[in-house]
Amino acid sequence: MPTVHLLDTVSGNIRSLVNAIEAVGYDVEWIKSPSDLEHAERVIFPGVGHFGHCMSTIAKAGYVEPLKNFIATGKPFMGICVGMQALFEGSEESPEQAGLGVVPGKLKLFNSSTKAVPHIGWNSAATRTFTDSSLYGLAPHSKYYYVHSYARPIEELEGWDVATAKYGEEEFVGAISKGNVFATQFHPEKSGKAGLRVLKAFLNQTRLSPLEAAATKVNEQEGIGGLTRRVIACLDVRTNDQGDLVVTKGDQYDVREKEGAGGVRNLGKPVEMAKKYYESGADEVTFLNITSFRDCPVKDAPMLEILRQTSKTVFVPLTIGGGIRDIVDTDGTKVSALEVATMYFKSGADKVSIGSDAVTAAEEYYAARKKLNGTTAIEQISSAYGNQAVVVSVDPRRIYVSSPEETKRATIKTKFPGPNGEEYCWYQCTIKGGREGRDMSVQELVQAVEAMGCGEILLNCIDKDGTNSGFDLELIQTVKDSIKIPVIASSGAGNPAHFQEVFEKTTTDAALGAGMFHRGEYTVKQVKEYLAEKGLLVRADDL
Ligand code: 1PR
Repeated sequence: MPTVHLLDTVSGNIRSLVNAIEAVGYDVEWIKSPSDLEHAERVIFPGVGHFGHCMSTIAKAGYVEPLKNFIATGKPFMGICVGMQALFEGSEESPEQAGLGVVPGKLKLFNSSTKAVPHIGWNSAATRTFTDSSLYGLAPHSKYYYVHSYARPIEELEGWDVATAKYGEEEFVGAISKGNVFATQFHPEKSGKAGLRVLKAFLNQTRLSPLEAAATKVNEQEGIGGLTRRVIACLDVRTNDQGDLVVTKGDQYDVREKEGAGGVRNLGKPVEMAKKYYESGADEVTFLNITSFRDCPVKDAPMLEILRQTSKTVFVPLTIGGGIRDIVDTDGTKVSALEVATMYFKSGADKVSIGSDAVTAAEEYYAARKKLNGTTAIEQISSAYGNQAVVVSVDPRRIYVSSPEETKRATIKTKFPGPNGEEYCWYQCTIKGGREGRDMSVQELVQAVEAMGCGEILLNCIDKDGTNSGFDLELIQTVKDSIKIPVIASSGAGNPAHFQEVFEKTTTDAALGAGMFHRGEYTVKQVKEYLAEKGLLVRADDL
């Protein structure tokens, strides 16, 4: 097989890119020193995380001139995400750090007063300009997976072919190309079939004919659609009483069968089910390890193998939660949360999700009068991998009160009174899968973790989990109003109309379902078709 050279100076989920490159028929070789670039035939420079960290790492390792020299040879060069950003002159993210300066202009932070930042999800890369038909078949109606906070506005890019995306009121560079250089702000390796197609076209250097190129150009009247509504499938995974790793699903977090011997509900095998959801159009797949497999060495954790297997066939973002915290290994060695997260990223995860440990960290944050100490799992993982890689999974429960004066926590007036007619409630944070309630409201928790560098909230709701009665809209809007980072609504989805409802009645950024998919009541595809019929923008994977 022909070879692609990969420059891996920035840590992150490189495994998915390797899997995607192999899936389109190429072998990967690693660039281990700047001199390796002299013999490379085609180079991909991927990157996640922080612009300044990425640039200073490649500068220190002596890659700046060799990279520019490689680009000057005219051989195919592709930058992905921060690997694209590095091609510009600089970024507001690290004003003191120069970029490679191959493309003019600087990256700017998205305006978070009008929308959630980071920009996470599926958006367009619609071609606007052509000089040499070289945008490798990016299709205006296809959607690609983005995750970033800084972007290059589209002005003044003369001489470059540009494909753009729109986030709220801002239009920015989604992909750019000139001669042998091609770069995407989105992750082709996480963009389903549409992403694999682009990667393949680049590696094969398949240029479009002028006629084909014209067909891919955005119709100015139609415009470009912007960010889609994300539909996520979630798999709660644990060992059952026979010791097998199974996908399970609770009712209000109780995963045991109500009848018979009361065993753990077994709804299927994790890797197979993830593949099925990917093929049905899931925009992301989340695994929650709901028991911690405490007796096994960390490096053998079964979830690592599940991720390795899944990332070979599932080319959308993968999140893994459960047990992301500082731990003591079976041989007594201390393993930091950052090291645990690193193992997951290396095995194919794009994001880690932190539950109980985030609540403890938030308690310490308030006890220290909102002073960050730099040592929490959230801070350490987000500073190494970027805040887009850190999700906090919240497990709140409703606590009803007759009046706001009854508690010092912030209450809401609810449309759904409590068992004794109480008209107010607050949402209490819990740990250990809902087994232990803490004296902290969900608003306090999400604000604390946002300050620590969490990039997204996975918002469960114990009262709604497994009920098929729809999402807790009051909870979701309360959380959305408290923070700027994106929120994934979870718990209670029972049919496609529930997804429509949560997208129309709240400002949630994504919605997640579990039981209704596992029990085969509806497919992800049916949910997305329903949303599309109702006029909501969704991604179709076959475009
Ligand atoms: O505390 O960092 O080890 O993380 C543990 C993780 O496991 C947390 O994310 C926590 O939410 C999750 N978890 C722990 N126990 C359970 C349980 O069910 N007994 N599952 C559990 C949480 C909720 C969602 C579910 C949605 C949608 N499950 O994952 O998928 O509620 O369900 P539905 O659509 O069927 O209503 P740590």
